[in-house]
Amino acid sequence: MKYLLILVTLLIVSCSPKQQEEAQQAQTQELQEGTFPYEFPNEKPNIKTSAAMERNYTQYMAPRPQDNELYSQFKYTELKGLDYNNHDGTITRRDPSKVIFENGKYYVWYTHRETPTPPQGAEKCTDVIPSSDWDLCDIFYATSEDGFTWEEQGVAVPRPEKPNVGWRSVATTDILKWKGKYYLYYQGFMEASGKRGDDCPVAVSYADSPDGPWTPYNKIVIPNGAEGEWDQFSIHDPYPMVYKGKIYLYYKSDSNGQPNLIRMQGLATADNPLGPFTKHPQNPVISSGHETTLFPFKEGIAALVIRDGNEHNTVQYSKDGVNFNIASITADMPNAGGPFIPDAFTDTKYGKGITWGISHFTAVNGWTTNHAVLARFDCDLSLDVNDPDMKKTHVYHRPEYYYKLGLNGKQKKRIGEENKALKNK
Ligand code: AAL
Repeated sequence: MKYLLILVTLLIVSCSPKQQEEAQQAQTQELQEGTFPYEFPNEKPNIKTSAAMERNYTQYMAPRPQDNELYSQFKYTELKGLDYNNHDGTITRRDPSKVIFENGKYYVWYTHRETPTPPQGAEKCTDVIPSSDWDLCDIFYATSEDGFTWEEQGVAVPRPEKPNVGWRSVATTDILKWKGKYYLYYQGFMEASGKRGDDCPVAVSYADSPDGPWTPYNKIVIPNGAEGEWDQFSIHDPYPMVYKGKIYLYYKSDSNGQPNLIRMQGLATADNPLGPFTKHPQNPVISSGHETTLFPFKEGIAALVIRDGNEHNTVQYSKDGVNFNIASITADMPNAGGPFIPDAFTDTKYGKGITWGISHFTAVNGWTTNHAVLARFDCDLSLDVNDPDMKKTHVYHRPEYYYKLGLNGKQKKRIGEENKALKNK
């Protein structure tokens, strides 16, 4: 059958248009015979299939999630070693960087806030009272021997003096290792977040060692887009990797304004960590998602696309770092995943994937004591690991879980009115 198809295809290519048409018809007829087999085929059978079955064989990395290298569940573990002031909202740790392994231990950097009160909103904030959870923050780091117990090492990048970029807050950092030096990219706020959207550009600091000292470059390194462009107000979640000999830095922006904010992801590339960065002409390259979590995979780049947009809750793959397609659909993805990616900076030609990282959970104790905690996630999105327990598609939650996420007051009111209207008909 396989050879017959190759022969037909060869004939199509070498014939006149009429002969080609006839040959094509013959091939279509060939495809139309037969029904879908009981024994699930790993390759698309040569029968005419529905759109769903066609997609199942062409879109995903394998027709069953169990065999799909880019499908995984996510499991979470509370970290040991970090204190949160009884979770009263005065200490936050959030938006972790990728995890790296240096000097025999793991390193992670993150947004750290320690303020007299929890966030009070843009109206009530002052020079010491934060507006949002990532206002009045510095970048801290922690190290670990095993990825579960972490020791906070203190500040890596403090917010600089006014008027330097980031004077109000430095937040949501990520790490790059390039030619033996280390670079931390982060959001540099020049006004309290919430005063006017969540607007900021990206700044960078560099060091010879992951333990610092860090030198601030004190210049905007990824600027906002020009007026009217999708990323004109914010460049969030800068996420650098080394790919095709260059720095590939992905980021997210909030476009369209409130109340119909749209979050998408763009790419900026550079030959030098301090820039200039060139934004890709086809930006945004990912239509959905909230924070950036990507990793080299096979010859391309894979992305965890969470929370926002049509394609939230998907893992996506692009062969070229630009044109992403859905590779799997999943659930309970890390809110702000900073994975451990052994080949993030090696300019690998065949990325091996990830199995764990650090993420965060926000509003841990409700909104009056709003703060975030760091947590560990585990998964199997790796070519080197085969963990069938991570490839299951069913996540069991007790009924209480769903009831807790139940209807809000407005929805209950609407339902009550609908019932009343029916009765009064
Ligand atoms: C996060 C990130 C960015 C935003 C804020 C802090 O989810 O997308 O970092 O600015 O929220």
